[in-house]
Amino acid sequence: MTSRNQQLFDRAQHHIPGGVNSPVRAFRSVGGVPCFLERGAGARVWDADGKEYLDYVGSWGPLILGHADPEVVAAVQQAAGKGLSFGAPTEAELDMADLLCRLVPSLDMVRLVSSGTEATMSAIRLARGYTGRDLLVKFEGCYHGHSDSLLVKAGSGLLTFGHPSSSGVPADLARHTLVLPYNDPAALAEAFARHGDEIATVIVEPVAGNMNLVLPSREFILLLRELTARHGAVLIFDEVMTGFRVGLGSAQGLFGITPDLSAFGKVVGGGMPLAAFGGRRDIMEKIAPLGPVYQAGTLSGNPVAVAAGLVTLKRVQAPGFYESLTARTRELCEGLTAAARKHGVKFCAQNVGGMFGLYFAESCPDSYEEVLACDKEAFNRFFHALLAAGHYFAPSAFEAGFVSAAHTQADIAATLAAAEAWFAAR
Ligand code: KE4
Repeated sequence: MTSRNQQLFDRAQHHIPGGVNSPVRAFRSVGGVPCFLERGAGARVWDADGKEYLDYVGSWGPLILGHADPEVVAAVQQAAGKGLSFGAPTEAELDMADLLCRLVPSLDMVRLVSSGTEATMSAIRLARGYTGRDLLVKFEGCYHGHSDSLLVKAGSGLLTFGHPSSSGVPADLARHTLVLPYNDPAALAEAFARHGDEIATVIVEPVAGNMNLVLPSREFILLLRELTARHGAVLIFDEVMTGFRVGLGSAQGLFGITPDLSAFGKVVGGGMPLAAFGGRRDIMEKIAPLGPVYQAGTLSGNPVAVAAGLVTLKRVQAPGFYESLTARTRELCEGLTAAARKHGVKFCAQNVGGMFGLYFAESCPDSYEEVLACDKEAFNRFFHALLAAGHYFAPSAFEAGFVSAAHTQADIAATLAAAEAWFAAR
């Protein structure tokens, strides 16, 4: 009997390219039929066949409180009842802007948008407008959304498809983007030595999560700040994934680095379409209508999305929130590693706050090349075995995973038991 997931996937092919509205959802990296999810509650989701899963994707990060959190849903319902969108300023947006600027010391000002792509695209245009320079620096394996200047060896989606860059991006635009190896201080120093006065901005995932999870070395992250400051380039921290995920201070708080601009998304909207970019006042004041850098959006600061975000950002401030989230995530990583080692499987895992990476390799990778050297086929077998057992990990060896505040120790133990059974049977 054909599963309902299969029936829906077959039907989806007619009117949606690849049957999905975002490439990584199509399971092409892991193979098989994607799960059409129908419902979520807390740490769990259910697919079209009624199968239950413990969810370690969480909509790729936003669902830090878990699915259908009653307080978030109630806030959304209440906001929606007063109108879905006005295209006019609302007090809720001020509350969100004030809250973001209070929680993130580097934010003097902030502009709300509807997606991480919009946030990073706008921040890059702003940095170019502020400096009057064109050259953008990004890092191999990092993904910052799908605006043209960034689709040069992006790490999420495109890496999964094995295409190092996207067609449709004009060559004479891409040449304004310099792609450097992540975690390579020498290459960074060389780039600034050669192009220092042409570099408008450097955008970085302060903890990379789109080539799987890769931590920056202290030397690399400090040099980023030093060289951009010395050469008058704008340092953009893309905290769309790390923002309020790795800690209340985000990655910039974790590392004690003050970027010039930051992009946020995912958690700040609590699952609704809300993102933001912001930073130094002297830079942000270049944004229209104050300054010459144009940026706009019909649904920017949408009051229903802001309602979800305000509840989410209130709840993550609770005492012990990140300690508990980090402890659950660490238990998952340490438990998986111990189970694999017990059965002689080359595997390791690591976490930063509530995000984690799993690798079929001896040690956790420090670079894009080391990630590529991990055993992707082993990951794919692990993915499908755990999915069949009711544990839903990211459908790609090149993605980070996420734990929510709704995951209990018993949930983590259940996942570890399923993983141990698979490691033992390999
Ligand atoms: P969105 O436009 O998808 O909201 O955000 C783009 C983006 C920007 N910066 C970082 C660091 C990101 O991780 C993302 C989006 N992340 C992917 C997951 N790796 C979203 C999932 C998808 O593309 O479907």
